[in-house]
Amino acid sequence: MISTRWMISVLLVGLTIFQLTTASDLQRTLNFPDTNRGKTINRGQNSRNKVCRKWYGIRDRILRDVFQGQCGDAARAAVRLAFHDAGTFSQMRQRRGQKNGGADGSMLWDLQEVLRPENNGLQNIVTALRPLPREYGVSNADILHVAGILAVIICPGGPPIETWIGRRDIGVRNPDGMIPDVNDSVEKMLARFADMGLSVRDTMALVGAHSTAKQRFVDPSQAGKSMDSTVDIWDVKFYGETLNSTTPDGVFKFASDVKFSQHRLSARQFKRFVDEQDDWDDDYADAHERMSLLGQDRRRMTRCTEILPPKIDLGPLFIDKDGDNGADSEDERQFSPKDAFSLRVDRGRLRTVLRRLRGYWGYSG
Ligand code: HEM
Ligand SMILES: [Ca+2]
Ligand SMILES: [Ca+2]
Repeated sequence: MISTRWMISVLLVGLTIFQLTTASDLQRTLNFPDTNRGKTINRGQNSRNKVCRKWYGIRDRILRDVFQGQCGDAARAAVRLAFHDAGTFSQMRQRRGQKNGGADGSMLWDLQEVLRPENNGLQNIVTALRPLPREYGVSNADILHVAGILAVIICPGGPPIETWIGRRDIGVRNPDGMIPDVNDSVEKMLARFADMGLSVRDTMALVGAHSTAKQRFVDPSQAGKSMDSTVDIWDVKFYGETLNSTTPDGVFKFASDVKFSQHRLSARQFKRFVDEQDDWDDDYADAHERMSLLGQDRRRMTRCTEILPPKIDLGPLFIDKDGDNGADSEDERQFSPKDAFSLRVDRGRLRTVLRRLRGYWGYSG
């Protein structure tokens, strides 16, 4: 009996020492204040996967130098870039034996494609990412799509998306006229997504990326307006606000989003995400993963999701209806999906978390 207890104590002390050593092995360990307690950002020293190992450095480079550690203009643009790079894919063309690119990084080398009107506004992110493939000896397509995935998780609330490495630069000009226009009919937009291989449900999840989006070119006189009232947060406010007949200050609703929210072919799938942060996270992550692989063969690729930093959990940052802080009790710290719409995020606490994060990625601002 005594000896068993003694053995357990030795084991516990041993475990603690082990944990301390592993922690000090990490060059820097980040405990997010108030959120993601106890989680650390993996620096990759212990990664056993050769393919993934070099991507930790690329990750840090993108988060620090390209996104400046924040869910800002560059991160927004990187999400849109991932869509515009992949969105030229067509199953119909593939069946006819025509090459069509897709998630092939064409936007980083084909400047003629970047000049197409639908890609207006993506020039800065293209310029920022362009040197990286050569510098790190990886494909344009991997840089572009890893950047898109990192852009989602750097936004507070953004889910982790399965991250695959090994895309090939197909090197053919991607077909023109494939990216849906903001004034297209719902039928036309859905047909285009279906031809990419994405269902109505996938499409309704993906357009939720407009939760952290701004417009400059649809109506230049209202440049800088966002698609929901929380442009810095990856939340489901976009869905409720798009459906609502009023428009909050500073918000600009796209005709396409409003039509999706009302049309008989898409309204049901659109409304599924109102107030349902968890459902949206799952569906978005799944659809974005498939989008990031359009035209590529996943069987020849390596899964490197391990490089993602932890998600910035919104749960503890919400203020509940009584004005209490959402993090008061263990129970409340669990994110409740129905809270997403009605609860406000504690701006002060969010600012603290974000400042620490920017500092972590090398930015003190
Ligand atoms: C029918 C589908 C879609 C249409 C018609 C559409 C249209 C647009 C338009 C017109 C803009 C504003 C461009 C500007 O004026 O600066 C925009 C921005 C954006 N879109 Fe979409 N979009 C669609 C789907 C998507 C999807 C599937 C994603 C990602 C998964 C996405 C992500 C974004 C992001 C992140 C921005 C903000 C870019 C920035 O702030 O620089 N969109 N979209
Ligand atoms: Ca492409
Ligand atoms: Ca938002």
